Amino acid sequence: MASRIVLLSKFVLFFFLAGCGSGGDKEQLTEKQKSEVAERIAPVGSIVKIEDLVQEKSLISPAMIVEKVALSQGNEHVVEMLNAGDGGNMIFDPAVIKVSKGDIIHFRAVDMSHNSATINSMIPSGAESWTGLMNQDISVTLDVEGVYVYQCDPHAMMAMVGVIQVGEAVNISEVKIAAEEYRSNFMLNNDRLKGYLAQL
Ligand SMILES: [Cu+2]
Repeated sequence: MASRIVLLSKFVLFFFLAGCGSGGDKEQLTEKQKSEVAERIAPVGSIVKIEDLVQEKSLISPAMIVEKVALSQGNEHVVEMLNAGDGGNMIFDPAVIKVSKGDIIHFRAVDMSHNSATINSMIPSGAESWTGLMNQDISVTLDVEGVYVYQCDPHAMMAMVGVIQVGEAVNISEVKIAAEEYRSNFMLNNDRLKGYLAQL
C-alpha cells in the first residue's frame, strides 16, 4: 500500500513537471527526454510487501519447540536474582517455575541491586501482591491458584521478569493479554516474557 502511494506521487510529480515546461505541451517531449523521465519514475530496488514479512514470520513460529516446565518437587522453592545466568543477563533463576498451592518461594538476592515485585495486572484475582526491597531476600507463600508474573523493578526495562504457576493456570489468557501490553516497557529482551509464558 505504501509503495503504491510513493509511485502515485511520482506520477503526480511527473505530470506537474511536464505541465510546467516552457511550451506547456507534454507531447513535445523528445524520445530522449521520455526515456529519462521513465528512468526517474521507475521503482528503485525491490519492493517487500508487509504481507510477505508477516507470512515469513508465521512460517517460523510453528517450528519453534518450547519445552514445558515440569512441576517442582517439594513445598519450598528457591529463585535466585542474578546479574547473569544461563538464560541471559539480569535474570531470575529459575525464571519459570510450576509449584503447588500453598508452596513457599524464597527469592535470594545472590547479586546486588535486584528485588522481586509482582506486576499487578499479572497475578490471579484475590492473590496478594509482594514488593521486596532492593538486595533483600524475601519469601512468599502462594495460596491462590494461577499464574503470577513478577519483576525486578530496576531491571524491568531489560525484562528481568519471572513467572510462577501455582496449581492450575486459571488466569493464563488474562496474563497473556496483559503481557502483550506490558511488552512496551521492555527495551531489551522483548520476547522473554512471552517465551516464559509459553513454557507453562
Ligand atoms: Cu534486577
